[in-house]
Amino acid sequence: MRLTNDLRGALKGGQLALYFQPIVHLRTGRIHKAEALIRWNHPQRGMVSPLEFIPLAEASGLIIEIGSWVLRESVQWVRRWRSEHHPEFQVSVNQSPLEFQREDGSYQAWLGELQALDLPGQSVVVEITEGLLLDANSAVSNKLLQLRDAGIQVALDDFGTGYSSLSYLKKFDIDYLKIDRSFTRNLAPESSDMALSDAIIVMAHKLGLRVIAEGVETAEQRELLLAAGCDYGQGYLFARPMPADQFDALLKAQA
Ligand code: G
Ligand code: G
Ligand code: MN
Ligand code: NA
Repeated sequence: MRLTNDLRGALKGGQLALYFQPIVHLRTGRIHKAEALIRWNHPQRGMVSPLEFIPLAEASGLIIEIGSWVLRESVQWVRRWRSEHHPEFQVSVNQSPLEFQREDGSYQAWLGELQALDLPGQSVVVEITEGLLLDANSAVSNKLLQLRDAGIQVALDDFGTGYSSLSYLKKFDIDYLKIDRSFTRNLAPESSDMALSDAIIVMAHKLGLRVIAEGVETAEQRELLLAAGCDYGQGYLFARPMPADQFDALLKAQA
């Protein structure tokens, strides 16, 4: 397929870029982490969404190369942000279910990248979706154990949108829950989304997980989340995803 061929060229031709969006510690307002979000600037089509090209990358096997490119870029930047901004800064990278389950996408290579830069596994968080844990096969369990052994942390992305069978929260070692932005959007005192968010936060904390609310767009949403005990927020209220050098400047400005 045409776009798949273009994607092969994009990897080599420098058309891929990694954007970063701040993850803010709600109580202090400080940026503790960044989510890495891939962008493809296609020479004719302009920006192509990852929602469109990640499936092509999976079907063609290019996802492996793209995934290692994302990690290599991420660790270069996280090294800088750990040394210049905060020693515990983390970069969070997304992995789609197919990508996560592939045998050839081993975390040994990741660990090598981290070790080469003298970075601990805790520099990186991997974002996966709950669907993956729902029908977890041995490939998924093994991957999670590999991550754990490497010290790499795990976040459950889009939490609350799938079949939130909560039993997997005790079965697997998860570090962060990311409350999906469909809950954040309609947050208001006494609303059902407020009740659900409250419950998710209480439960997560009792299980030893930290909570990141996605899609925070208004100061009211931030205040309600903070009052509910939510640990972190991410969304347009703080900043949109931006090129790495801009993110770097943003960190310097808040220092
Ligand atoms: O930033 P944006 O809304 O365009 O992201 C769209 C989707 O693409 C999100 O679901 C996000 O998780 C996914 N995505 C972004 N970057 C990556 C990446 O590096 N790898 C994978 N597998 N998915 C990504
Ligand atoms: O699926 P995942 O949660 O990884 O995707 C994150 C997506 O959410 C990215 O595409 C990012 O651009 C988008 N996003 C980040 N902050 C906001 C926000 O405040 N509002 C909305 N509508 N989208 C957001
Ligand atoms: Mn994500
Ligand atoms: Na999400």
